[in-house]
Amino acid sequence: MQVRYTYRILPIVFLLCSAVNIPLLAQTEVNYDEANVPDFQLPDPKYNPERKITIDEVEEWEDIQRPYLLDLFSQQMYGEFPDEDLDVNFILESNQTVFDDMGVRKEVTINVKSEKGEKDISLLIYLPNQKEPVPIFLGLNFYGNHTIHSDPEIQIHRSWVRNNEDFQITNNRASEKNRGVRTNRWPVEYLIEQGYGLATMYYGEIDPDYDDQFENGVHALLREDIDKAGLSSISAWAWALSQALTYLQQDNDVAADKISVVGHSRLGKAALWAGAKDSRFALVISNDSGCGGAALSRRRYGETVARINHAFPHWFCQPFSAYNNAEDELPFDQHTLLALIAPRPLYVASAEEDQWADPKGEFLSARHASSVYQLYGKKGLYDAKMPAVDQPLLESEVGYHMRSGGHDITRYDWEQFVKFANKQFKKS
Ligand code: GTR
Repeated sequence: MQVRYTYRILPIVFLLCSAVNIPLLAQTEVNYDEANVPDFQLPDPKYNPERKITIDEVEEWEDIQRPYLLDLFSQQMYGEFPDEDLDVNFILESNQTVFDDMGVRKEVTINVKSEKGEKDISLLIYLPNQKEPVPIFLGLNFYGNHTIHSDPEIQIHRSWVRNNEDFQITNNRASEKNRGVRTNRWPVEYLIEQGYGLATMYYGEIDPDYDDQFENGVHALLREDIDKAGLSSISAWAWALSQALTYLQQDNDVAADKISVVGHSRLGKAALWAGAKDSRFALVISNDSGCGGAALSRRRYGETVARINHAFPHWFCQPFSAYNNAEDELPFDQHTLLALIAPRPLYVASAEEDQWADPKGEFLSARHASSVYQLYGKKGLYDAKMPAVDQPLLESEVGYHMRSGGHDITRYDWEQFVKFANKQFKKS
């Protein structure tokens, strides 16, 4: 009853708002009702409007369509990688056995230099203590490398960090008090037992997560006359993932062809963009990445393009704001981003109570990406139905689950990622 009433008065509210110029966003409620999802048509990732052709061969996909779509995403949504004129070097700072000799911890400085200065990003790596090169998961963390484990040797970063009472983070500075506060999200010992390594960097060391007009982080190293409208924090974070990948591929303890990129929430958006851009990533995992990540924008369910651009203007490049409340104008949708990962394995994870991230939109996006997996003779999820809660789809190159519970990355999520990676990497 109440929903229908809201529905009827909504157009009147819209008219009044535009008459007195009140931003509509403040007035509209978030849609969590499937009945209010509009009809929409998804663009076909294989259709090229410039050439007016639909791609139906792998070679054309790789030579024409994939580069075309990557450019389109760079120009319209994620912005450019901030890589021009940056010189990147790796310094192995430490390499020690840990956990009663079960594991190895390394810390590597990624030094980034330009004519304007330099900046260090710390890459923390845990590996099983074994002779053969191991597969590894690489992902960014929200508060600092020292928060992911109570290991007393992990260096504490000196970058800006979001204050958090629960984690005793004050004055935007990390400290000893926050060591190990995020161990629940990073099951290091479990991964080591499963034969996997884990590598992580603090995202704020790459680009602090607030709107500063791209003055700090790696953006401070870019040339003065760079067009800032084409920059974004998500691209900076994704770019750093690619740099870490370059290091990991050179590390003899890591299996260079089994490096997975993983990310939760905004860092899931960055993981997807990194995985789409850089085909050296063998496997890509999105966890609750939602709007601007795995979820279809055209559904306007939970977080929308307008909301995300208002709340986080620095995440995407400026042209993306043209699609606020105009999702149907987008030349792609998020299934197109996922399709750029084909034929490499892709896993999309949602959480039942995380409706803000639109679990159904995340699933549909993975399913619709499958048309490109099919080009490669792979099934993907093209005929799959949305599975029940806690019933993961692990059989094809595109995996999916909707975990019970809320917005988080949990042990359950990691267990599915390991099972999926085991299948893809033919590991038992
Ligand atoms: C929210 C944002 C989401 C998601 C999340 C997170 O505030 O609206 O898109 O990225 O933050 O990163 O935790």
